[in-house]
Amino acid sequence: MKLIVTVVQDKDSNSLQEALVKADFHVTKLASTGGFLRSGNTTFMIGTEDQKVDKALQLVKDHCKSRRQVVTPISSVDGNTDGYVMHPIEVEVGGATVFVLDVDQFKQF
Ligand code: 2BA
Repeated sequence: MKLIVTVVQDKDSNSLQEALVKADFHVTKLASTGGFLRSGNTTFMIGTEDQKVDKALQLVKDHCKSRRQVVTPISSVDGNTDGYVMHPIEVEVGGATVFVLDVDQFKQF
């Protein structure tokens, strides 16, 4: 068994959720925050049999688009921007960031 953990953009999360459930995957959806942009994204946990991993990854690919986003990073530790000159930068976010992990044990009580 594998655990797929995937970080996707909020905009893609509903269509991906629907597609996964329709294809009979069991899914947990978590609200998450990107460390760099400090904006909301969505993390899915999908526990599935080894032979269904490719199907899940294909659905993630099909439903998650990459987008360019302009951000102004705040570089001071405490978020105090006094005296800082902040330059907007453009970053390409997602599609999806995917981790596939081996599951040691799966139990439901
Ligand atoms: P964020 O950390 O908010 O990152 C958003 C986008 O900003 C990233 O897109 C990347 O293009 C850029 N970026 C991130 N860190 C950067 C840095 N130190 N310098 C310059 N640009 C940087 P993605 O790579 O597609 O990542 C989208 C989201 O996926 C991330 O949001 C984060 O929540 C998650 N993620 C990506 N890689 C990860 C990893 N290795 N471990 C855990 N989460 C990850």
